[in-house]
Amino acid sequence: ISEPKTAAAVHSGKHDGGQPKPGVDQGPIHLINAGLVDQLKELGWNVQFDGHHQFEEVSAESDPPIGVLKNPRLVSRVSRSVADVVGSHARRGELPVTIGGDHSLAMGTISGTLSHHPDACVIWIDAHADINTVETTPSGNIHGMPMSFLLGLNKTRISEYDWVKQVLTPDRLVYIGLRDVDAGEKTILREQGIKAFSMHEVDRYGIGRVVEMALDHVNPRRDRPIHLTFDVDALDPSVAPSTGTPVRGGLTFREGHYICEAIHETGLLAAFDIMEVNPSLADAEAVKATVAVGCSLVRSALGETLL
Ligand code: B3U
Ligand code: MN
Ligand code: MN
Repeated sequence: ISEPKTAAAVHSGKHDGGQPKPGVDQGPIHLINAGLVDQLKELGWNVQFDGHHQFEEVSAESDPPIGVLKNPRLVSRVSRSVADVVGSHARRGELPVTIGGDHSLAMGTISGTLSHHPDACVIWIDAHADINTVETTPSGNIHGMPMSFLLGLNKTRISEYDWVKQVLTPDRLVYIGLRDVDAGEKTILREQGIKAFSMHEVDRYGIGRVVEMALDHVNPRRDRPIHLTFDVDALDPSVAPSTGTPVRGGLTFREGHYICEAIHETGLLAAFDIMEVNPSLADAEAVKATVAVGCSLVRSALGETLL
């Protein structure tokens, strides 16, 4: 698979509906204002920036909970629009880069990727597994649930989410960085046989071997397109403090970048997401550091090298 010549910077719009803390919808504006588009152009990409998508407004009054799910219609509709945007960029042979926004958007980005590459695999970098079902979610926050919809794990049908096609299979998903996984999620990972490298495995094997083992699992012949979705809370809070649910004991600056560099090196990257930068959490200096690390992760995934 040859490298696409065009990167599409796709913004998530005002999306914070998958979780309760205001501000995460402003993350993309900060990354773009920090110069991300020009940085990618300097790497040789022909960048098409779509602008900050304005999605359909769904008022809180018209979006009461469905069961325990909070903002269910808003999250569904925004994700569905993002799926269309990512899918159409992919069909044009472009590399969709989605800047979140909360991680419920990955329902959209991954759906979009799979609409063009049904055989794609997903590498999910996060402190959390985001695989709670309607039955297991402790919070009702949909950013903790996108994987359950993508894999069709919900026993309770929520018709609003019928558009999410179950194309992905559990053997084509792998996690790196986990350290805050709910009991119900642990059961799901075990029952579905989903491969996960927690921080324990990162400590034991080192990030180099972990990425190799992750690729061997989801992409044994190195022929599947890769969707890399990166929640900044995978990084240690000392590296990326401005995020809604920081968990100590995370990836170092280099470990995070190594993952992006190694996936770039495969030549198989089909889509990249950077999610959960919340510039209204933590002080100005912390926000600046988090935005900067967000930009540099995108650059690494798109081929920036150290030498
Ligand atoms: N697992 C918890 C907490 C959580 C998930 N993702 C984030 N936090 N960022 C939940 O609410 O599902
Ligand atoms: Mn996440
Ligand atoms: Mn997370």
